[in-house]
Amino acid sequence: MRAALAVAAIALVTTAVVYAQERTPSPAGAEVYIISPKDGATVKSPVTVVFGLKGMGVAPAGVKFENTGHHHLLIDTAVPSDLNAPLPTSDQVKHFGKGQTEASIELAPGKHTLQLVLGDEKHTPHNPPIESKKITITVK
Ligand SMILES: [Cu+2]
Repeated sequence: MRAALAVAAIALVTTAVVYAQERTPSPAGAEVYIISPKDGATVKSPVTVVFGLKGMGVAPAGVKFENTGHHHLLIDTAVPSDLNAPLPTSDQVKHFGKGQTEASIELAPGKHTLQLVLGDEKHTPHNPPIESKKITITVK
């Protein structure tokens, strides 16, 4: 019984390592950031969000090219804890798989958080992940 558990544990660890290795590597020093709006800004909806990227290039989803990815905008949510899976698609996680570098988003009045995460051609964050600081804005 103990041996069976140990085998199961080893299998789990091995699987985790394999997944980790499958993630697309990101180059050292790469950075994603929100150019606009500024952290703490008060804005009107629709809000134009401008994406910044340093040390990597933008490529559409589905295109594998070294040191590239596409933007994902997280609205009022945190980066998923499991980075080995593709980012989900929802009202809170928007994909810009055509390689867009800005977006116009409708937001209800009140406080909102925005954060960018780069994903590879399969929408999975790089290793290490390229994610921006999370900013907070107020929509009038
Ligand atoms: Cu995506």
